[in-house]
Amino acid sequence: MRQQIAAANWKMNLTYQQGEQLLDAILKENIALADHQAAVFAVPFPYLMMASQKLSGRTNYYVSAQNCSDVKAGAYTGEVSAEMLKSINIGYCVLGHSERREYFSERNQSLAQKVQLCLDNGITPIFCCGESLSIREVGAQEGFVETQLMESLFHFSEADIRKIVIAYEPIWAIGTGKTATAAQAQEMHAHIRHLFAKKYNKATADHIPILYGGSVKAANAMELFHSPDVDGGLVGGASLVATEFISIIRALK
Ligand code: G2H
Repeated sequence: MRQQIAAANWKMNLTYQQGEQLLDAILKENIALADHQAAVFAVPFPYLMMASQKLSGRTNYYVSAQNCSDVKAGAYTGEVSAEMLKSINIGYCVLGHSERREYFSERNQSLAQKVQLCLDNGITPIFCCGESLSIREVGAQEGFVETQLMESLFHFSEADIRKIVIAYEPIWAIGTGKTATAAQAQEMHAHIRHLFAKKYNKATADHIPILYGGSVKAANAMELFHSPDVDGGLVGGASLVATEFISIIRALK
């Protein structure tokens, strides 16, 4: 079975102490994950070591960064490189979240560099894609997402592309309380999988986890995750509440 992932994206929320309390409350549940399941916590940079320490010794629990630099190293004040993340054993990195694309002008070509640097350092990129409301309203969402994938990912080898996780996050559903219906999510996830099959092959497309993101919560996780092409979620707001995220982990296929 394809890997199924519940990924928490804390964004720029919680103090260090609140983050510790949240992780403690979730880990207290001792949720056992099957071989094909993973729980990933994308925490702010200053909390990466703390989260790693708390998760150490737990099977299939991982820490993720929320971003990394598109250059290798050097005089780039304020940036954090993929190599730095590797040096503290961080396994995942969220890339191209719509908030970074919108507020920090991240572009597909720069994201291609970030993906490359993560792969070079053995870090799994969680590559975000997804359309805005205006694009969906004119029915152009499939072409828009295809361009995002083409410009950032489709030059990678089959071996490399198999190391990537996709998160489809329709921007109109992010933090708005408006969730895509399970049918809408399934439709786009199937399209994304079809694009990978067309560019690479069916076996590769079937291997790549495609997470859904956008107002996932305990109340809708089960329905969303049980769609055949939805392999878990990238969860913002609801990942900040222990009881919510516990239920979301438990909703994984
Ligand atoms: C989408 C999602 C997590 P939320 O950004 O990446 O956030 O669940 O708050 O919509």
